[in-house]
Amino acid sequence: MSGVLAYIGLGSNLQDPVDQVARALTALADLPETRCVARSALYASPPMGPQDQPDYINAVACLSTALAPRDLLASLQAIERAHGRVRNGTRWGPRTLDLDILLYGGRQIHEPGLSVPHPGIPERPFVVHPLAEIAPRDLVLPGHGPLALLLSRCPQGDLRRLEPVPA
Ligand code: A4P
Ligand code: MG
Repeated sequence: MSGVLAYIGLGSNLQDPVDQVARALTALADLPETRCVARSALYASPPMGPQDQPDYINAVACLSTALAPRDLLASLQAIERAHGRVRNGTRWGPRTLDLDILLYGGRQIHEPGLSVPHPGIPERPFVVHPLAEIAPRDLVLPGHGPLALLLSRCPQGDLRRLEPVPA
């Protein structure tokens, strides 16, 4: 199967976040026309945005997929729904599971409802550090430059790396 390398950001801070993210990693690997090439360890961090919510668990997965970007997004949203995700409109609010397309090959996509690379990457240690665990440092993020540059500008801060999830 020929595929594009797509990096997916996972995040959860409700209803056993470690289990939510671990199960979502399995669900990603089970998507049609897709295989999981690599996955980071889990990372814990205090919430970005409103502070009156639990800490987050985050991870990043690298998929090789033949799904087109819109089909991949729809698949991610279906997994979010299966995890009981309810969108209440609160920006940066708590969630059982958030799945974002961080990168889709070298593509830049600016469409209603789909922005790739995901615009929040550079200022989010909980994305940059797990991404750097599984992606080459010379990976270029369109519009942002090489991953090594983002990493040098994004201190780890309160982000804690947890033990890898057993395969
Ligand atoms: N959308 C556009 N581009 C993309 C993309 N590349 N990948 C659209 C996925 N979706 C994309 O999504 C809103 C819309 O974004 C979708 O309909 C899709 O068409 P959403 O998941 O409902 O919104 P969101 O992700 O909740 O956006 P919001 O509220 O800006 O949340 P963020 O930015 O994801 O932040 N703190 C820590 N430590 N760790 C976290 O993971 N996450 C958040 C949520 C807040 N604080 C956090 C964390
Ligand atoms: Mg999202």
